[in-house]
Amino acid sequence: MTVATDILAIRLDHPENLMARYFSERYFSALSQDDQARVLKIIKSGLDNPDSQMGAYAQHGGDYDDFAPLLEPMIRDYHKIAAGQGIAQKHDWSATTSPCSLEDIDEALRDVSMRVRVGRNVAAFPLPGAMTKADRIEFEKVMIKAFDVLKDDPDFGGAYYSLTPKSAFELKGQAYQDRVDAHQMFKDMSGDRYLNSGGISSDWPFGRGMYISAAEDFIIWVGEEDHLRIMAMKRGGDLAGLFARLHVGLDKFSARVPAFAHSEKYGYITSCPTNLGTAMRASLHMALAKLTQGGQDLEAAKTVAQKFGLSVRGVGGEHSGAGQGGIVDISPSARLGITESEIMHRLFDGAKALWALEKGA
Ligand code: DAR
Repeated sequence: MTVATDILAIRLDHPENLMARYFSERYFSALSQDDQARVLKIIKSGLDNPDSQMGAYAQHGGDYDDFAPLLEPMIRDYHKIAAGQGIAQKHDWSATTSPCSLEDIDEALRDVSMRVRVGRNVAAFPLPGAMTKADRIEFEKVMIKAFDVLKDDPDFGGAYYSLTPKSAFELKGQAYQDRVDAHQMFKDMSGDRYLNSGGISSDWPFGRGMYISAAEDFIIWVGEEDHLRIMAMKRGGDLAGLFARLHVGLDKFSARVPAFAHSEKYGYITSCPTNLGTAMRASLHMALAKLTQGGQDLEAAKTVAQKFGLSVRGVGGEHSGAGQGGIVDISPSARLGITESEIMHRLFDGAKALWALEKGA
C-alpha cells in the first residue's frame, strides 16, 4: 500500500477528514524527497487517525506557505472562505472597551462560567510537533524568565508551575491532578492520539507548565498544542471585562517574549490549521436542558447552534458530554477572517439567540 492508496481509503470512509479530501498524489509525487518527508509529518495525524476533522498539524511556521497547494484548500474549507476570496487576517480588540454583559440578555445569566484564550507560537522555535526535547526545555526557560513581568504586576501577580521533572517549580502527583480537575492545568498529552501522531506530545512532560495569577483568573499554558495558550476566565456576565483582562495580560506578557509567528495572510500561526487567524476560542457555559434533551443529546443543540456560527461541546472539553442540567460549552466556530471584537459580539449574539430558543421565546 502507498500513502496515496491509504489516503484514498480514508477519503472514502471518512469524508470529513479534510487532509484526505484535499491530498493530491500528483502534487505530492512532484515534491522533492525532503519535502515529501515534511508533508508526511504534517499529515501523519490525519493518516493515523482517519476520524480526524482537519488531519494535519504544521511543524514549522513556514509550512503553510511552503505547502499551500495542499494546506490552503483545507484551510478554506474548514474556515468557510470561498476559493476566490482573499485571505488577510485583521486584528481588533476595540469592543473590549465598551460594555457587553450577559445580564443584558437575562438576569439569570449574571453568574456564567466564561473563558477566552488565544494560542501563540514563538517564531524562533519550531512548532511543537517538531521541537526536540532540548528545544522544549530551552523554550520553557525563556518563558520562565518572561513570567517575571507578570509576577511583579499587581494585577497579574502569580506563580509558575512546571511539569519538567526536577524543575525548581515542579508540580506533580495529586497537586498536578488537582489543577487538572480544577480545569486550570492541561491533562497528560501523551494520552491524545492526535497529538501523539503530530509529534506535539513528544517528550512529555518535559518543557510543559503553566503560569497562574493569584486570583486564578489568568493562565498561560506552556508547551501544550501551541507553544503558549494565554487565557482569562471568570464567573459572571461581564463579557467585555473578560476580553479586556485577556488583552491587557497578553500585551504585558508579549512585550517580554520573542516575536510570535504571524503572517499578513493567516494572522497568528498555530499548530492546527483550525486555530489560525485570531487563534482565539471564546466560550461560556450555558444550561440548555431543553435543547439538549436534558443533556442527553448534544447533536440537536449543535445543529441549532451552527445557525448562529456557534460550536457546542461538553463542559469537559473536546469530545466530552453535557454537564448536569444540560450545561454545555458554546463558542464561536470562526477563528480566521474574523476579529477578536467580532468573536466577542458573535458569542454574545449567539448566546442571546440560544437562550431565547431554550426559554421558548
Ligand atoms: N484532532 C484534530 C484537531 C482538530 C481541532 N482541535 C484542536 N486543534 N484541538 C483533527 O484534525 O481532528
